[in-house]
Amino acid sequence: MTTQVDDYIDAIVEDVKRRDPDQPEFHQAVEEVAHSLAPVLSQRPVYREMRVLERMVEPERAIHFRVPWMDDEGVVQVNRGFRVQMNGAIGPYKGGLRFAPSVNLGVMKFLAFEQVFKNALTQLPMGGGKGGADFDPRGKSDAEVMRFCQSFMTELWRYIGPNTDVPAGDIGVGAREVGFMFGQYKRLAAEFTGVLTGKKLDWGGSLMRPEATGYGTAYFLAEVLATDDTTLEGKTIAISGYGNVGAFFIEKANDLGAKVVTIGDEFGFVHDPDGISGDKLEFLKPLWTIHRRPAKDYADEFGLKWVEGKRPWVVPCDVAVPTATQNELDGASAEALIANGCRYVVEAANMPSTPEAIAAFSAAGVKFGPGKAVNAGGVATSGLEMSQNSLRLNWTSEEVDARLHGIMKGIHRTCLRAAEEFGMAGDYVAGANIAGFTKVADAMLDQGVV
Ligand code: 2IT
Repeated sequence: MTTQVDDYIDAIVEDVKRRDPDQPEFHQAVEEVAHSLAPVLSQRPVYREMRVLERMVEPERAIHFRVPWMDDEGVVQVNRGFRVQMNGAIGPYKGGLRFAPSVNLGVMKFLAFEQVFKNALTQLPMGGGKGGADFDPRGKSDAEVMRFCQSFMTELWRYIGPNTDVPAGDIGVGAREVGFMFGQYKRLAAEFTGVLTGKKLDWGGSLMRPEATGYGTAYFLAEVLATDDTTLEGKTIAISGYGNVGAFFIEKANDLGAKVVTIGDEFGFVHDPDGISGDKLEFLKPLWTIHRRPAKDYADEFGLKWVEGKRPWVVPCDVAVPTATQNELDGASAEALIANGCRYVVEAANMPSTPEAIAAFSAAGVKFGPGKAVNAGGVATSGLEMSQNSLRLNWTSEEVDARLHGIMKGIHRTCLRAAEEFGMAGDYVAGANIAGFTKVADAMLDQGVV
């Protein structure tokens, strides 16, 4: 039976690769999920009979469009825009927009695929989508960013809406970009609606949305540590990215008594053994999110050594939290972390660990939380922003934070329960994939062949 299911899964993965050979990130995301579903596909043959997984790997819709805009020198620039509406079985499509040079259709599909499972884990009614553009926000003026965002939304607006598809931020898209896109949508639709999340507080945003992904990661980590009867108190933590997610993770980790000792980017990293806190954290917070400046500025500002061309995974730590981007932590980095005493890894970014890294952690007994569970606090709080928009009310930060904390504890519990039920106790990867899959799959079965 198991071999038969394994063959069935292999055939689906092969088909995904054959159809879109140039989408390696999407293959990677599908492969990880598909293989961990073997026990559930084996126990519940109806999912195979009704071709649920085959349908889930095909976006319901993928929009690909031209984004022309004029830079400050009067030169016309052309970027590519995307929105992948992956799965709408349990609610309107929901997921961020990423502006980064590495964006292409395969990257969008991997992110949208991950988002389907992540959103299901939050237990809020949100389908999965993702979008963005191959636009590099570094070194652009506010006026250039505005013109780009307006051009992007002039095309996207007809495909989205508060009950259809609700985008938000991701890498390179923060409150500024959400503001410009919201303004353009409002003008085109002639309606004030909650069509984007991550809005500023005064025009429909939610308290705690900026903090949510980082705080949620710390809450999830606390739950993982609690399974070993320990806490964040006194732990040394290595992280990578220093954007919205990294900065607010540091803030909450500090509150809970831990010390975060690294940040970095694709050019290198800085080791701050005393920990990033106080004035140093205040300097760091706007460094990427507002100024779009390199991580080296932090080293220069505080007289610390900048390590060129390396990732932070070579420093001794108890916990590693990749907070930047896909495949930033490879097999060799995982081995280095393990050799240096790292016992816990939780992914605040989307798919930051390569399959080799995950295998190394598993072999060494390192507890590993996958991004779709760990970083779900961001989209969960977007879901809470949608609720508040519908109610036309604002909740207090205490109220939003309490809900976020409850959701993160719930996701942790759900992952462990699903893993246990299907014979893979303690495996957060299997638990997250199985729990997210069954929720969406059951809704798809109820709704017929659509
Ligand atoms: O990867 C993610 O979950 C996000 N970028 C947040 C998506 C959202 O809709 O808040």
